[in-house]
Amino acid sequence: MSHTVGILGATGAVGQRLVQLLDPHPEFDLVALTASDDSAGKSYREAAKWRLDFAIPDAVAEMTVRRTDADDIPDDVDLLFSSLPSSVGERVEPGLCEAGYVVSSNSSNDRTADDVPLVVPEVNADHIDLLEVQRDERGWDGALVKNPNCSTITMVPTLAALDRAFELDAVRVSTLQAVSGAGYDGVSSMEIIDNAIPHIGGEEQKMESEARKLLGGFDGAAVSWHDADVAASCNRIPTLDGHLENVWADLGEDVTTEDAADALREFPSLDLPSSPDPLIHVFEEPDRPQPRLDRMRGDGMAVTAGGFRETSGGVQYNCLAHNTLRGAAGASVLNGELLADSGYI
Ligand code: 11C
Repeated sequence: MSHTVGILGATGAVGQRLVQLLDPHPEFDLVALTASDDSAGKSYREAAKWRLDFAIPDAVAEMTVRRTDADDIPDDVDLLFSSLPSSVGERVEPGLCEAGYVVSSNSSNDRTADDVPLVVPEVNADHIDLLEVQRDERGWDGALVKNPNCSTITMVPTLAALDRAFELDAVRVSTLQAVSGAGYDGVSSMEIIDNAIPHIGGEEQKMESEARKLLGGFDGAAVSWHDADVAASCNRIPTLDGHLENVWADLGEDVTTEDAADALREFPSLDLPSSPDPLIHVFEEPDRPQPRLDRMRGDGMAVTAGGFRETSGGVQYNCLAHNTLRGAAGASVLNGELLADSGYI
C-alpha cells in the first residue's frame, strides 16, 4: 500500500537527502514540501540551494514549497518527515501531531521525552509502541517518533550487538565527524581545509543520553534507560560525509576480537525497504587502508566496523556510517517504514 508523505524542512541538507530517498520510494508518494516562510510559494528548484551531485528529480523541482502550518499541508498526507532545525521543530511538530499528522522526525527536540519513541528499527523497533502511551497522555490523533543524532546512530547498532552477546557496562567513544553534519554552513567550511575542530556543542550529551534510551528496555508503558556509563568526545574533521568513531566498550569480561567481530557480523537486519542486509559490515584486518566509500555500503544505510583490539574486560574498535543518509534522512525514512509496518499510518 502506498502512503502520501511530505517533508518539513525540505530545502536544508537533510531535507535534500529526504527528497533523494523519497523520489522514488516503494511505499511512499511524496506530495508536499515545506520550508521556512521566505521559501513558501517558490518552486522547490528556486527555493532549494541544491547541493547533491545529481539533478533535482523533475517531479520535485517544480513542486511549490509550502509553509509548515497545518492549514498549508494537504489533509490526505499520511506521514510527514521532519528535518526542521530543533528550535523550529519544538514549536511546529507538536501542533502538527495535535492536528492529526504522524511525524517521523530527525530534529533533536523531544528525543529524550518520556513519551516520545526514539527508534533505530534494527535496534529497538518495539519502542514504537510507546506511541500508545503518547496518544493517551497527549490526546493526539497524530504521533511523533524520533531518530537519534547521526553520531549516536553510527555506534548504537554495534553497541546493541555487543550488549546482546555479552553485557555492556560502559562505553567511551571519540568521534571524527564530517562537516555535512553541520548543515550548509558546515559544507561551506570545506573551503577551509586542513582544519580539525575539537568540540562540537552539545554533541557529547546527545550521544550519552540517546544511546542509553535506545538500548533500554520497554515494558509497554515506559522505556527504562540502559544503565551503561556512556561518555563521548566529539570532533569535526574536514570530510564531506561520513562519521568515524573510535569506541571502547567495557563488557565486564575478557572478549576475543573474533567473538566481538562475530557479534557485530551476526547482528540481524530487518525486512524493511531501507534496512540493509547486512546491517554491519565487519573487517578484521589489523591494517586496512580505507576505500573511500565505506560510507556508501548498503546504499549509505549500513555501518562499517573494524580495527578490533582486546582490552582488559572488553574491546576497542572503530565504526563508520554515512551521517546524512543512515544518520539522518535514511533514519527518518526507516522509521516511517516501521510506522507503516506497525499500522500507525
Ligand atoms: C553533527 N551530529 O555532526 C551533528 C548533526 O542532533 O541531529 C546532527 C544534530 C542532531 O554536527
